[in-house]
Formats: sequence, structure tokens, C-alpha cells
Amino acid sequence: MNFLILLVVIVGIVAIAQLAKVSDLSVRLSGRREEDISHADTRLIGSMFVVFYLVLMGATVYLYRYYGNMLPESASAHGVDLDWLMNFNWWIITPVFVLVNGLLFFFAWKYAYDPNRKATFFAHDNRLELIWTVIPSIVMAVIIIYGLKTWAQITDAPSEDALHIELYSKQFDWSVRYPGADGEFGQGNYNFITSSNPLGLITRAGSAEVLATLQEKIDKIDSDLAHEVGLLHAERETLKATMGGGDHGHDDHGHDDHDHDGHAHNDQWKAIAEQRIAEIDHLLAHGGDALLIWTDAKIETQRAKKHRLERHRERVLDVKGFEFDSGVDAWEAGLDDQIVKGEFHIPVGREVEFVFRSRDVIHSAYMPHFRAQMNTVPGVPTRFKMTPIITTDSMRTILGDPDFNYILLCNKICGAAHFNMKMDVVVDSPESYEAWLAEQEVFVSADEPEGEVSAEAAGDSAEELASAEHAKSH
Ligand SMILES: [Cu+2]
Repeated sequence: MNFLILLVVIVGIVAIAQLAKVSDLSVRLSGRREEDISHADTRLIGSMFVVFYLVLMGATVYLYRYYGNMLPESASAHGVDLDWLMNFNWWIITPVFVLVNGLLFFFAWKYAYDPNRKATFFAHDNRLELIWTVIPSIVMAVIIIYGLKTWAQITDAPSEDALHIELYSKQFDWSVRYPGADGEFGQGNYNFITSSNPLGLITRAGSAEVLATLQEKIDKIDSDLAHEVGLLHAERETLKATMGGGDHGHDDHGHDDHDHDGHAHNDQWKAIAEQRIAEIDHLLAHGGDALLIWTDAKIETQRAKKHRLERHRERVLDVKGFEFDSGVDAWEAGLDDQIVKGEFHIPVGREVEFVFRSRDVIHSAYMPHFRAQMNTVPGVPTRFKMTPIITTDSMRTILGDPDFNYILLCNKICGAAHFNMKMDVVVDSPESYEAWLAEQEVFVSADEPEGEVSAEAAGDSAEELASAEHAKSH
């Protein structure tokens, strides 16, 4: 099939080339010069411009008609204003588009080249310049001022009693978090991310868990390095060399009053070195399976890994001692948070402030029915507030579609499964919303002792992140 299309294209190109040749020849035969275009030709081209304009306008009407209103009426309060702003712009753009293109193509037809007509020489006119500078300036100013005003309203601070919901993005799904009974979100920190704590909420148990896992991994690397045969031999040789040379590395530049101390120190150090050599010999002789033989590259990687783990540990320790202004214990605030997947609910008629976080790359939270979109940026929380005004049920009635659902999509191409990064949004009556929320699980439930989370499962993702960060910083 593809081959056939290719063939048609090639034949088409050859045909056009032949036609050009034929017309060239016919021009030469008729004795005209190639650049002499007849009046009839220019009339024809002028008429084709007009036909093109009519087709263009037809296509425009078609596109307006079939794609102009892809979304149902706005389901959020600010969306109504936003739609107004959008339509206002269209009302200005459309007549200008029709008029300017109309003149362009009409003039091409009307003033098609005529050998009997001489063009008027017309270089400049102040009045005309003024008109086509001032009118667009005024129109632009109106559009921009109206737009800024609407945008300022939409992005203004949320009201006191707004509901706060966090949308957390990662490749490739969304998590939605409600702040729980205390009304405060537990803080999140990517260093705390484990498989049981995918949002990296900071809690005492979480901190202890991460630290314990990190320590375990650091200890393992230390132990491996202490059993690496090459390193053991190297250490043994260094010890031998320093002892043999009598130079113990504590050279005190011959100050008399230090001589005695220096000697005592030297003997002490020798004893320690001998003991360590004996240890190494024993280990080399009887270490058995515990002994490892690694390449230099492997040793380097393991040391680098240990370095990353230690930095990760430092970052976790840095979080110690953080506090909230509100009086809620910062370490406890996350415990009653509710984390929701699959679909999330919001109550109709109440302002919702969304707080966005991202784990990995920039995503974009797009809720087209609410005319809402905001980038989610790793390390920089972003916000957007809106008030839903039409419940899911009402919208289903309006659209006559019992299966309709509002949707949250990722609107930033963020990777292979970007297309699938979406979630249903349900707008409920306040009562149904409260009932639904009450059923949602709490991050660390009261009947499950804190810290029950599996420490073994915990380490990997956090460490991966640490190494990802390591890779980025290089
Ligand atoms: Cu995404």
C-alpha cells in the first residue's frame, strides 16, 4: 500500500515536470517571452484567489461549527468568566480575520495586472497611519486589561474556608491527598519516599524507618569493603611499609620536648598495626565465603553508592526539628492525611484550593471541564483554586450521558505512559462528599501501630531517588 502511494507520488511529480516542459515549449513556439503574461491569465489567477477565499471561509465556518464547542458549559465558577474572556477574543478576532483576508483576496482579483492601467504612486498618509496604529492599540489594551483582570481574580488567594487538596504527580499517575481531621497536610520530602510512603510524608516513624534502612545499607557496604581481598592486601602492605621505615607519620620535626612522647606514641601505634596485620592475615586465611574479590571499578561504584547513602541520611537528619506555625505538631500532621487513587471527590459550591507537587518531572494538571490547568513542578509547590458549580449527576443530565465523568489529565508530555495519566473527578453534594471522605483510608490508621510499615520494602525507591538526584547533580 505504502509502495503504491509512493508510486503515485513519483508518477505525479514526473507528470508535473512534463506539463511544465510542454507549456514551456508552447510558449516558445508562440513566440512570446516567458514573462509576458496575458491579461486573461491574470484574470484567471485573480478569480482563483477569490475562489480560495470562499473555500477558506467555508472551512472556517465548518471548523467553528464542529470544533468551536468541544467542551460542555463550564463546571466551575471562574470557568464561566474564562469562557467569556475566550469568546470576547473570538468576537474580535473573527471579523478581523474575515475582513482582512477578504480585502487581501478581493484586491488580488480586482487589481489583477492590466497592461492598460498604471498604478497610482502612493507613499505615505499620516491619517491612515494613525488609524491603523490607534485602533489596534485600543483593542489590544482592552483585551489585555480584561484578561489580566480575569486572571487576577482566578489566581487570587483562596478564601478562609476553602477546602485544600493536594494533587501529587509522578510518572505515571496521580495521588490525591486530603489533610484529615487536623486540617493540616503533613509535609512531604522526597527523601522520605518509600514504597509504603509514596508521597514522602514526614513522620517520626517514617524518619526512623528511612534512617534504619539507610544504615543497614551503609553497614552492608562497609562490611563488603572490609572483606575485599585486594583492599586487605593493600592495607597490609601499607602497614608493613610504614612499620619497616620506622616513620609513623607523626613526624614532629625534632622538637626535643616531644621526643619522648613521640617514641611512646610510636610503640603504641606499632602494636596496633601488628594487631591489625594479624587480623588481616587471619581473615585472609579463614574468611572463606565472606571474602570478596572485586574489580577496581566495582569498588569505586560501591564507595560512590555509600557516599550517596550517607548524603541521603544527612538530608533526612536535616529535617529533624521542623515545626508548624499553626500549633499542630508537624511530625503528627501527616498521620491523619487521606490519600486517594483512582477517582477523587469534591463538594459542589465550595471553593477548593489545589496544591500541586511532583515527584519526578514537570507534569500538568488539566481539568478541562473546570477550565483549570496548572503545571506541577518538582520541588516547587504550585496552586490553583476553583469552585465547582455543577455536580457530576447534573452534568450527566445536561449532557444526556449517564456515563459522563469529569476528568483530571496530565497535559504535559512526560514520558511513555503519559497518555494514561488520568483520574476521574466526581463533584458531589456536600453530604455525599462528606460520606465519601469518611470512608477513605487514613495514611497511618489509629489501630495500626505507627512504624509497622515494612522496612525491607522501604529502602529501594528512596535510594533510587537519591541516586537519581546524584546523577542529576553531575
Ligand atoms: Cu505527566
